[in-house]
Amino acid sequence: MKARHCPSPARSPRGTPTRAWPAALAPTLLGALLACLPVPQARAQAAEAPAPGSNPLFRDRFTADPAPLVVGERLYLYVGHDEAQRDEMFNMREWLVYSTTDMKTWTDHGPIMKVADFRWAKADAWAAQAIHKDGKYWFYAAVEHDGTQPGKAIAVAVSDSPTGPFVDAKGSALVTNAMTPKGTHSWEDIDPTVFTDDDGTTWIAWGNRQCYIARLKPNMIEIDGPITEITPPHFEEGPWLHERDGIYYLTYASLDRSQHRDEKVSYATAPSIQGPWTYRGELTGSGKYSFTIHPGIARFKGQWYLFLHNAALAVGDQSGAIGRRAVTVEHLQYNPDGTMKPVVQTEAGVSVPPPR
Ligand code: FUB
Repeated sequence: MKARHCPSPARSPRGTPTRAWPAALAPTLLGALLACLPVPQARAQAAEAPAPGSNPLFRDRFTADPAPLVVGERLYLYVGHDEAQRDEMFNMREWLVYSTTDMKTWTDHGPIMKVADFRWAKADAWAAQAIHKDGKYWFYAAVEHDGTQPGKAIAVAVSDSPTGPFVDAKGSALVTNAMTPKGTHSWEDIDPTVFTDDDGTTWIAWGNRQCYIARLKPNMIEIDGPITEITPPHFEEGPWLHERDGIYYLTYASLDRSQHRDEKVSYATAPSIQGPWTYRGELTGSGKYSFTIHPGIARFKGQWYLFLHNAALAVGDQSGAIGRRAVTVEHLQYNPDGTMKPVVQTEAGVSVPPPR
């Protein structure tokens, strides 16, 4: 049988569309690809092709702990790379970044950093967030410190570009377990969220079971002043700070251990970054098949989005699990009083307009 020329999307670590073709190319390129398949298989694949903007966002590997950053016309999404094998709980060695201009087509920029790039850290590329300040990109991440400062710690890295390369900005941890002595366990200093207020001060909040907040010095690599505990009800981990119309939001993974097995997302609001924080209840249910869920919030091109993860993706013969998660996105909407409308994690994601 004569071979036909079948186009295959080139794979390179940087600049590669990962899951959704640009709209203008989709019909022709997909058509050409399907023409190479036996007819019944082509029909089956056409029926299964996910709509651009549907969940999960990335289907060729497991991703978790989404953290969006808007830079001009592009939204960057920083994620942890889940590589747990079999019954391993977590195996996370690096962070990845993707970007989009339309929330439908994503570009894979590859790994931006490995945990080994922090020479004082020994494992666990856990939740992270990047921000842009004074012309540089600052990346804050949870890692496991080496034996000199046992427990989880927060690292800070810097780059001239949102896609890296990022390098350790301090050469030591920004936050260590010893800096929060009232904490109850060795993994409380995780999941940094960073937020720059109108006066130019950047704040960092973080925690597991205890939630802390502190100012950063203008150099972005030192804590400025006291570390204050602000733990809201049912706080578990994954805090995310943002502001809208003068209301400050502390959104987080919550766990009411008396009621639920898996985390949900809850939030509190305040009139200022310094509080007082008022608990506003649950924002979402649990992520499908996932103990954890991790909020990341951004306003992009006039719309608000809530990034989460679940464990509903299978890649090859590997099913979703606590350490094999998949990042999702949903529309986020507000009530006139500034409270956020409950969000349901869906397969349609942002392939459909926001609910009315
Ligand atoms: O991904 C590892 C840890 O699980 C994160 O730091 C937490 O937020 C939870 O998602």
